[in-house]
Amino acid sequence: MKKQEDLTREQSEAPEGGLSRRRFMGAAAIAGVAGATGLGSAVMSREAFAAAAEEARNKFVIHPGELDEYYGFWSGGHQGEVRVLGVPSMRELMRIPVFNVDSATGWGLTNESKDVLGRDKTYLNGDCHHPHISMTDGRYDGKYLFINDKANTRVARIRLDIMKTDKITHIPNVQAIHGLRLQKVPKTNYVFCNAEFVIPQPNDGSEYSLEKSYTMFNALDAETMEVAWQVIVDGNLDNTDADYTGKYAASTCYNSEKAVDLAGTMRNDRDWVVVFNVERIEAAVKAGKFKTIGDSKVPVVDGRHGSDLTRYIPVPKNPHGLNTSPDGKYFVANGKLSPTVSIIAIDKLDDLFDDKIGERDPVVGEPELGLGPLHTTYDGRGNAYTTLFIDSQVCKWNIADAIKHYNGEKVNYIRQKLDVHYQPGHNHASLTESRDADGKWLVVLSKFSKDRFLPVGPLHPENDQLIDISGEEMKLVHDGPTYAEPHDCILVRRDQIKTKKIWERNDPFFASAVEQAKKDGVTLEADNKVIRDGNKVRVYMTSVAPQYGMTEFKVKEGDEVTVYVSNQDTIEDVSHGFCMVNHGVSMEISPQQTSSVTFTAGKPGVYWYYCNWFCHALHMEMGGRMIVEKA
Ligand code: K7E
Ligand code: CUA
Ligand code: CA
Repeated sequence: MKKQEDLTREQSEAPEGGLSRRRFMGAAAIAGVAGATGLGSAVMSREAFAAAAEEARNKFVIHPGELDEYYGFWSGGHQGEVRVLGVPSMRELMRIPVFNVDSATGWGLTNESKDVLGRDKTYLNGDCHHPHISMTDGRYDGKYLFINDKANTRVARIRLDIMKTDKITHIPNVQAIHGLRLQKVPKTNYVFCNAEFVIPQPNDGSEYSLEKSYTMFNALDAETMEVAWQVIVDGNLDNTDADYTGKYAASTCYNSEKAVDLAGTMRNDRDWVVVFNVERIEAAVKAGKFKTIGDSKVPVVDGRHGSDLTRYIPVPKNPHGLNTSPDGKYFVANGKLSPTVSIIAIDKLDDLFDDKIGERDPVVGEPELGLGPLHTTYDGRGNAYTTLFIDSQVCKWNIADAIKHYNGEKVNYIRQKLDVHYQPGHNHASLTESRDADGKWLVVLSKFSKDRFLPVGPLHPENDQLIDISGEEMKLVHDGPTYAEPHDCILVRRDQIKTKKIWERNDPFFASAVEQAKKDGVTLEADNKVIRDGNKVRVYMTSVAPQYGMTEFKVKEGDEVTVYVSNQDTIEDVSHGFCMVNHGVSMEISPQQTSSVTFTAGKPGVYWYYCNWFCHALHMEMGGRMIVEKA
């Protein structure tokens, strides 16, 4: 057993930003725990010391067999998926394919996924940044998670009861959906999302000039996933957030210059935050004060300068993240090229829209935090945490003090700056985007890992760091390498999400299979049947570990074959797969699920199919043969 002096020395000997556990076990932490357990400050017994150290360690270590307190949903960036982590252990629990193709589950291969992606799916990639969970009255309701696709201008929805993507909408008239947030109050009726790049309207080759190019703020109906309306704006759009009244949403614009070159986008000292008046926009749409563009039927309203639907608040300079404080009082715009963030008072926006105050008057604070502020998150105790990309730090600051300072009082609003490794983009505190912000954990998504992990060639992982923010001081407790490129994550309490353990037989996710089976007179959970319909063949097959209901079926070369596999197992965790060798076919079939895949039968011969999700001691034996005869 080590004495406290030894540990303290070890800590001071650790390299700068070195082993986090040692640092965490430093004297301050131990004294804090000792105080809290009433052990007094004089001499600690060896046992008491060990117990205190153990307690401190246990705070973030989840022992084998124990469950995490939070779900974390990580965007997969240009990898195109969403990842589910347990926090604070930072263990990856699941991957949810969204815009990507996934060999294990067959996402992008199965008919069910193609129904979501579009049967004529042509994109194999996506670029998702901003995962957000649906809310009721400003609290996560655990129903859906929404995420953007910058690469191909889409928005996806994930059903959190089954953790599968169930809808994807392509947004018309715009390019590159970036910032995405949800209406918080009264509930998530709208998904708000920003299209980043300006394009001609319509973009049909009749116009190419930048002057006549615009981008739009978009609102989707969260249930139907149809685009409800679009708002043309000046400049471009980056990130966005909504307020806690349901009335306003706000977005940052870094390219008020509408430049194409880097120097041009940095010309203005101030760009702006554009505020959208949701009530007025809805009224304008209702009153028919909109146009449509090209083939799209979506109502498009004009929110450029001079419109009564929007207001433009000048803020410095190429701002990036925009984050609503959990008390509902402020939008904070992060300056990026300015060392400041701008605090916008939401209760002044009514006056701004009624032209009772000036365009900069809602800015009630502009604290200087450091170099490259990108995103801000909150602990629910009045403190904000802003990532400083260039400084490689997180800055903890106090909102009330920053406002006092802006009003001329001599107060220090900065509470702490903590080194992170390295160059952080988003950060996210537990429950920070809801009224329940609990100030326990902070995840910092560092874009560079440099020397933090074993080298793996020129392409490095990123580094998602976990920071304990429950006390006065931020403490770095965990490094987590991640693959390209989680821009953002969201933490939600584990009791706020209810997942199904097995599928329901009539789940809408595979409704088209159920419908087709009905037409064919097939009972999915019982029948094994081959139905020929011209050159289309439908193969219905059951599966119970470790057997398919059919070990052989015959088709002809060039047939369009659809295989429906229904999993009859009712035991949790017994998922089967279906892989047809040499046909590019693979899919997951979990308990009580039906999955289907359509492919063209290859050259005459014998092709084995097998189960590729390990389900039983005799899993290797679970297979069969497709006999392809000459046409
Ligand atoms: Cu990378 Cu939110 Cu797309 Cu900032 S965004 S870092
Ligand atoms: Cu069924 Cu493996
Ligand atoms: Ca700019």
